Order: sequence, then C-alpha cells, then structure tokens
Amino acid sequence: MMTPTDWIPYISKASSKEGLVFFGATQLDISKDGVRFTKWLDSKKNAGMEFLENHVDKRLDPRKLFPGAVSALCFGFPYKHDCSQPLGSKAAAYACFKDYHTVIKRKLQNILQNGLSDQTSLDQHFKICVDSVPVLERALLSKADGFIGKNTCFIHTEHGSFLLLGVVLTSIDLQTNNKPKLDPDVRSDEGGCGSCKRCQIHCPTGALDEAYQLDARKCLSYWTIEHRGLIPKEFWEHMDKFYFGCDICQDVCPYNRHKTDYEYKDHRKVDMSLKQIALMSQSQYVSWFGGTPMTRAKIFGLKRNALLAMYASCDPDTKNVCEDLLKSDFEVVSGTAKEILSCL
Ligand code: B12
Ligand code: SF4
Ligand code: SF4
Repeated sequence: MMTPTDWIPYISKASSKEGLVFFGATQLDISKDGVRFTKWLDSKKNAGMEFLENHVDKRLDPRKLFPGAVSALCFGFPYKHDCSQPLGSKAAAYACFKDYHTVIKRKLQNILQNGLSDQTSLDQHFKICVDSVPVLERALLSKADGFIGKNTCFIHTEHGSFLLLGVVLTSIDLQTNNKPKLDPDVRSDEGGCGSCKRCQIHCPTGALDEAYQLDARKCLSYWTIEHRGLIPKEFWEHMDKFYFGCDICQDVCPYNRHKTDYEYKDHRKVDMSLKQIALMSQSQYVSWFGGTPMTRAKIFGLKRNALLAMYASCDPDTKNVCEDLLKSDFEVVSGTAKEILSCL
C-alpha cells in the first residue's frame, strides 16, 4: 500500500481526472460545528426531518461512525447551474442530473480502489459518505477548504457553491493545507461573506433571517423535497415555477458569478410543463424522473408541487387541472387540488 505522503498527490491527480474540482484532507475535530448542530436541533429548525435527530453522536464525532478514522478526505463535484427549462417549469439545478449519490460514490470507489494496488479491502481503510450517511459534510469540507456561507452552503472561493460534496473517512493520517487566504478587510476568520447579506435578503420566505442558520420550517427546498403532506398556504405564493427544491440563495451569491464550462454527460433536461408534471402517469414519472434526485419527493410530491407552482405562477390551466386531480388516488394531490380551488 502507498505511504501517506504518496496518497495525497495520487488522490489529487486521480480526483481531477474523475471531474472532481478539488480535494482536501483534514483531521476530524468538528466540535464547534457539533455545538451549532445541536443548537439548531434544539431550536426545532430541522422541521419534520426526524432522521437528523438520529445518530447525533456519530454526526458530532465521525470516529464513532468509522472506528479508527483519523482523517477526512473531502471532494466537490460541480454541476451546471443554468438549468432553465424550455417549458417554464423550474427545478433545483442539482436535481436535473443523474442521482449524485451513485455518481460520486462510484468515482470515489474507483479512485481509492486503484490506489490500493494490493488486495487490501477498501472497507478496511475507507468509509465513503455521500449525503445519506450521518456526517456533517459541510463542517468537514470547510475545515479542508473554502468556508460555510450565511446561506449555510459550503462555498469554495474559486468554484462557488454549486457543488455536490463527498467525504471519505479514513484510518490513514492525511492532511492538506488548502485553506484559502481570506482578505481580512472583507472576510472574517470563520466565513468569507464579510458584510454581504444577499442570500438573506433574497430568500423569499425568511428562512435565512438568522445568518448561518437555515430554518427548514420556512425553506421551500424542505417543503417541496422532504415534506410529504399538504404545503401550508403561506408558502404557495413564493413557489414561482419551482416544482422541486429552490436555488435562490445560491443564484444570488457573488461567489457563483463565475461561468463554468465543465462537461455534464449525465445532465438531463426536463422539458415538461408544470401541467404535464401535475397530470403525469406512473410510467411517465419513471421515464422523466427515474434515476434523478427528484424521486426523493415521490410521484405524489412532484404532482403536488407542480399544482402549487401552476397556482403561484397564475397558469391559466390551473383550474382545469385541479378539477381533474380532485379524483387523484393520492390524497395529498386531491387535497392540494381542493385547497387551490377554494382559493380561486
Ligand atoms: C438535511 C439537508 C437539507 C435540508 C436542511 C439544509 C440545512 N441547511 O441544514 C434541506 C432539505 C432544506 C436541504 C436543502 C438543500 N440542500 Co441539502 N442536505 C441536507 C443534509 C442531508 C444534512 C445537512 C445537515 O446536517 N443540516 C443541519 C445543519 C445545522 O448543518 P449544516 O447544514 O452542515 O450547517 C452548518 C452551518 O450552519 C454551521 N454554522 C452554524 N452557525 C454558524 C456560524 C458560523 C459563523 C459558521 C461559519 C457556520 C455556522 O454549522 C452547521 C453544522 O456544521 C446534507 C448532507 C450531509 N450529510 O451533510 C445535504 C446538503 C447540505 N444539501 C445539499 C444541497 C445541494 C442542498 C440544496 C442546494 C438543494 C436545493 N437546491 O434545493 C438546498 C440548499 C439549501 C441551503 N441553503 O442549505 C448539499 C450542499 C452542497 C454545498 N455546496 O453546501 C449537501 C452537502 C449534500 C451533498 N452531499 O452534496 N438540505
Ligand atoms: S433554498 Fe430557497 S427558501 Fe430555502 S433558504 Fe434558500 S432561498 Fe430560502
Ligand atoms: S450571498 Fe453573500 S452572504 Fe450569502 S452566502 Fe453568498 S457571500 Fe455569503
């Protein structure tokens, strides 16, 4: 097996070949973020995401998740953020892409397995974590590179925040020194936002009123992706044409002004109108959204969201489509249609 000094240049080279735009390695002490995380849970800002209340000990100390771990390898995978859709429906840009859990995991497996030229098993030294594992990814990433912005996203000073993150816990002691040099006049020690508040000002629902603390109870991304029941009326008017997720607090961030020219072979354009999504059949759902992160909302969540986005964007077909969907087999869809009709 390679020595620790050989691993760093090897992973750097191999990860850029795989299309990952940066690589950093850091130690595992995230106690400061742990305190912030528990404070966030205590104030109920996780809304209905009860899964975040599980395995808190592991989130606060990655060594409890992977005994023997001493370092975290951190990676960022860029995606296209101009995701405009010809028929006017809008979805968060990351979701118009083949499911990143699988894509990033496979890339990381390739890199690491090729580095272990002997028969040593990958699982002996590495634990790959992409999104669904109880790890505070942004906290680890911000120790290795970049910083956490007031919109709570991990921001890389060169590549912005339209990045999906991957973390690998490892028993090999590795560390890089990529932390950006922050200009003390515009940036504090902890973050690179300085006096900017654009994300806080532009968030339509006030979910970022407290900087660095997203209140999921007010976040459109939470309501349209994670919530399974009816969406409270106070959020309807803010949905614009979004039927999945929300990118506003990233779109307005100055760190995302740069133009990217990466290649996205797995990018999928969703050319359906809101009306088509609201009325789609099971087989259309599978062919349009199968294999993308949008399946997280399930067919009934996407239909519910599309109906509300039609209402929010004053689509002239809203009434007819709602009348059709009063008979939907999905309670949340018929319920949403009924509520909208009572408001028209
Ligand atoms: C639950 C979840 C959500 C929830 C809650 C989001 C949230 N901000 O907590 C919802 C559904 C709303 C959501 C939305 C989105 N998500 Co999400 N989500 C997650 C998940 C699974 C867990 C996040 C978590 O633990 N939240 C709890 C909070 C407290 O922790 P945190 O976000 O890390 O926040 C830290 C800071 O707030 C910091 N902090 C607190 N106070 C202070 C003060 C200062 C001064 C500083 C510096 C820091 C600081 O401490 C916290 C702990 O480290 C992660 C994957 C993972 N395992 O980490 C993906 C993840 C965060 N999501 C991701 C994405 C892409 C999104 C969306 C962009 C999708 C979309 N377009 O709709 C939005 C972005 C909304 C936003 N502004 O955050 C990416 C983020 C990539 C990035 N560049 O940051 C992740 C990392 C998935 C991945 N592997 O790529 N998400
Ligand atoms: S994702 Fe949208 S609703 Fe949520 S905090 Fe960002 S701007 Fe606000
Ligand atoms: S918009 Fe401004 S305040 Fe918000 S994350 Fe970006 S730099 Fe920070």
